[in-house]
Amino acid sequence: MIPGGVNSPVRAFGAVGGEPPIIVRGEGARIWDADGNEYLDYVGSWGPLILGHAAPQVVEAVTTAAKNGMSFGASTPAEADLAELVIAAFPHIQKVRFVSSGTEATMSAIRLARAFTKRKYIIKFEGCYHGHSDALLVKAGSGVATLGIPGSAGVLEELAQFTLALPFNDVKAIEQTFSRFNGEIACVIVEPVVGNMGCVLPVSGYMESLREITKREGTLLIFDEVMTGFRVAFGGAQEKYGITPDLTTLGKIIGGGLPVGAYGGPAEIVNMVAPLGPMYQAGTLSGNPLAMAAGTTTLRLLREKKNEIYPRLNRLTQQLVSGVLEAAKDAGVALQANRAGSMFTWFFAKNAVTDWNSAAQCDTAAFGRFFCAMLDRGIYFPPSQFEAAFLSAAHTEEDIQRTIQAARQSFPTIQ
Ligand code: HOZ
Repeated sequence: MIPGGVNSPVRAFGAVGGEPPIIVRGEGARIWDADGNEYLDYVGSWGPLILGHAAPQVVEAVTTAAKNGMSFGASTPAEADLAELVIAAFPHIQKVRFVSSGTEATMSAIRLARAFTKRKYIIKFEGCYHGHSDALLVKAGSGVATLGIPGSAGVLEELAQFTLALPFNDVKAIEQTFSRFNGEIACVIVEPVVGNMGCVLPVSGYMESLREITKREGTLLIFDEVMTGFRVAFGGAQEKYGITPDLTTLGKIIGGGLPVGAYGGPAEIVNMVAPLGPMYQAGTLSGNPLAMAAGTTTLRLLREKKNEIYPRLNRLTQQLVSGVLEAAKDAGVALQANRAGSMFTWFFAKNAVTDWNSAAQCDTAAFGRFFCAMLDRGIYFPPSQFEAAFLSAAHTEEDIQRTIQAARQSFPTIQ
């Protein structure tokens, strides 16, 4: 009834084999399938669930909001609550527009950048994924990379021709492109820590160079922090690296598990958005009160306990990554790990993974075997080499030790 049995391709087990479990319940760091199997979850709904599944305060906030009405298609105080939290955490954002997904957020930010600069071209990076709008499905990561689809059927060449896809972590490629398309590039959009070719970090100085070059060229720098916002630090990758972009897109954690996206920046740019300005963007369920309540409660809890939650997430993820690396080494398996805070990926490779080319060279068959061996032991990772895994505040030291132990048992079986 549903194509591939999934409502988003990354959920299918195409890259790892077998049928995905049908999930019926989640609590804390655990999920259960329809057959009654329990899994320790490192997907966290692909990033939003930093507090774990069904966090009681979030459930209560959503329940209370629902009793007052599910949707009005009108302004509500709940939108202002979430806007205030986002603006306080991301100081360059003076105005923010809420939408219903990360795809909508990035698509709208691109339109806004084109409206503001009156330029046509955009730069994105190979292996970065910014949702599934036409202009951004060029050399994209995530499910597109997993399925080996070069672009997407149905995207007109005429629409993709203004998207320039460059290698990540390569300043020279940026400089060359700017001299070739002098004065024509509206924006550079980047996941400041990439999550969608697996987790890949910027090399030292790369973000600074992106900022410097885009400023010099009058091009807007868009940080796609859908995955990294409130994840790698409370104030996202821009706080972690101390770089201020021109526009930021958000999603995932800001919805606390319900569908929310957002884009924002200085008033001078965001005032271009209708009804204030000529750039049109709209949505029946934008700012939905249930989603705003889930997001507001999540961000408030994170803000209250940020000095406790983020260092703990950092420590536990570090423990997990080094324990699994050690187990791989002992089993003679070539494994690399990239990590930023509580997002991470293991790559089955001999050399460091720093861009799409190095990610694409990984042994995806070994990844598949490892994934299945871990799943058999009740550990649920993202079913693709080209995705990030996440820890939540609900994971415990015991969970980490259990996962390392499962990896230790799995590695010898996958060679
Ligand atoms: N951004 C998510 C992880 N790559 C994608 C989730 C999805 O496509 O369903």
